[in-house]
Amino acid sequence: MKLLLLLLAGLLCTMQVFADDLDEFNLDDLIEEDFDESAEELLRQFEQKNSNKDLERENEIAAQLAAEAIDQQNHILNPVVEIDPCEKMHCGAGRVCQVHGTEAKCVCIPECPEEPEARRHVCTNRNETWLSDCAVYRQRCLCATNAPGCLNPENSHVHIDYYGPCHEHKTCSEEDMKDFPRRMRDWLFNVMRDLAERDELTEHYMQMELEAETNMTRRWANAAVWKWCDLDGDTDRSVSRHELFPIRAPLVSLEQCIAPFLESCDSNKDHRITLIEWGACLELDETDLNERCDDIHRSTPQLLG
Ligand SMILES: [Ca+2]
Ligand SMILES: [Ca+2]
Repeated sequence: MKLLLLLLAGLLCTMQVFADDLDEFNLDDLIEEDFDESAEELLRQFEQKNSNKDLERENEIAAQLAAEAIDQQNHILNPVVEIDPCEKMHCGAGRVCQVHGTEAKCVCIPECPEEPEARRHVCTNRNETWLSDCAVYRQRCLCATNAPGCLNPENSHVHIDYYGPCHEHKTCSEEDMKDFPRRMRDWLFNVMRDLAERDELTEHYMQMELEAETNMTRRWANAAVWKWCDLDGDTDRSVSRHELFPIRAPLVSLEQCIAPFLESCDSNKDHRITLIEWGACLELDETDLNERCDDIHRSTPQLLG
């Protein structure tokens, strides 16, 4: 438009030059006729040019869109699937998968999340408290691969014993040990009574429990006999080290005297505890102990000791 006005102004100036000499010439007609024609022509040219440019631009965009559409279609028809080499890799505890070039490799986890809570801490079989299970597994990995950060080569076999910080390893004092048989007798009687209340004893042991409730002299002896029979899983009338496990395992971390106590029960050190040995370490009178086990061998007479 600007250009058009300029052209108009230019033309007007030229007209003015001749106007004085051409008195008979009708300026208005000239402007109206000639100018209109040239302007329209120019306008047409401009329009043409612009529309050509638009068309070029449109074609360009259309070509671009078409190319993109083809790319997309090719991608759908022939998708380039990017496989994560770590996707199907299962690394053990304390390890993570890392991609090296095109290969996936399990490496020791670089860092473990911090565990401020003590209950998340763990005690290892080496009786060491670690901040988390992850930290233990990481340590095991570092030692197994001889990596820097391994604090002790033996840690390549370290495992978690229990959750929470390691319990203080108290030793059973002489005084505690002296009192232990009494505590053990009470505990055995209470366990037997609990089971009777929950109706979890056989009829035979129910009778023994009832007797223990009503006869003070039979109280501890019956509880001791019941537990000894209960521990003797293979009913060979002696309790082996292995058969002691159910009484030892739950108490060993809580009760520092249980291990030395059970050790002391096997007075002849043959790794088996007879009913007489059991009664003796519970400080019970031998005459109160009757082998009254409720099992299939009940009918077969068994000798004590
Ligand atoms: Ca046995
Ligand atoms: Ca023995």
